[in-house]
Amino acid sequence: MNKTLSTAAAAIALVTAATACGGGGGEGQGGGDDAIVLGFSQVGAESGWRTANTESIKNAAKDAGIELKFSDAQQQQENQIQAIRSFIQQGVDVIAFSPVVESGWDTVLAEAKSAGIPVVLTDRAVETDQKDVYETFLGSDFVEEGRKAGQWLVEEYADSEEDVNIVELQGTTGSAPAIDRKEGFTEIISEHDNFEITASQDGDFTRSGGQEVMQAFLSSDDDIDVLYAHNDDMALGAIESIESAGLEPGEDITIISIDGIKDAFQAMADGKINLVVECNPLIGPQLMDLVGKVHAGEEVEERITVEEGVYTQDEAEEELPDRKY
Ligand code: GYE
Repeated sequence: MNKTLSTAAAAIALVTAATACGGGGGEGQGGGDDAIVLGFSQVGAESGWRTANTESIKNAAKDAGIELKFSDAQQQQENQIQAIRSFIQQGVDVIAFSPVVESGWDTVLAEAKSAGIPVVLTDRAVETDQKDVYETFLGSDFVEEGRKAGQWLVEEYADSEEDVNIVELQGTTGSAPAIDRKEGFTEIISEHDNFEITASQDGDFTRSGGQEVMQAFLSSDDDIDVLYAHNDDMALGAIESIESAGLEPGEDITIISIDGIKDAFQAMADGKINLVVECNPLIGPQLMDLVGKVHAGEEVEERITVEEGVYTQDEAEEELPDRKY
């Protein structure tokens, strides 16, 4: 190979490598020369909700002509902090992320601010005393979701004075949805003396987590009336343990979960889940709209919530073909 050719080959190899690893921040995708570059740090791939959310974000970026640098944190905060630092180093136009837990973001958010890169929070909130470290937060009202779950349960058992023993499968410890879904639910049931959460543990929002923790609940307690799962995947994992224990999910144990993924609607149609509180992951288009506005220096609202419903077994079969995630 002559010198010119080998230099050209080396240059091509370099470009290919840079594209393949997105310059170190994750996979690069989409956009033209003057496209907005968005660095996005996702929580992980822990649930059906998350998979749908990731797909929605990737598709929406493509449709909006935004160059997306996507990074998966595998549910570890340190990975997210690293990804955000790498986005800052690369000088992306906007950073968006869905924080795995609520606290511990002050330093990295201050770093983004001093680099002059606007930050958009999506799906989950952060706990911070600092002012103006992010532009806006787009996501569901998790406290309200917990309240909806509690309200349905209280009405369902309205004619009974008997004790209602509830076990709770919590989402990732320290995450906004786990904290808020517990808070909203507890607020409602604590107005009634006969409702009690007898056991509550972290199932990390995964099927295997739900299955394992439910198995432990069942082996130490034979008087469980209700399972409140902070997401569908944990409820679906728990159903396996309930069935293995020779019990009928949805009959012997009333099951409430949150998200509304297709598999949970199927389980509802099969009589195995009693109530699903919807949490919509398809927020990619709204996110890209906000990213565009923030990049253009337009004013955006500090908090944008997502509209969501509540579904029972009667509605499950009819709704199933229309479920988008
Ligand atoms: O409910 C759960 C996922 O933050 C709303 O995270 C999200 C939650 C969702 O793992 O399934």
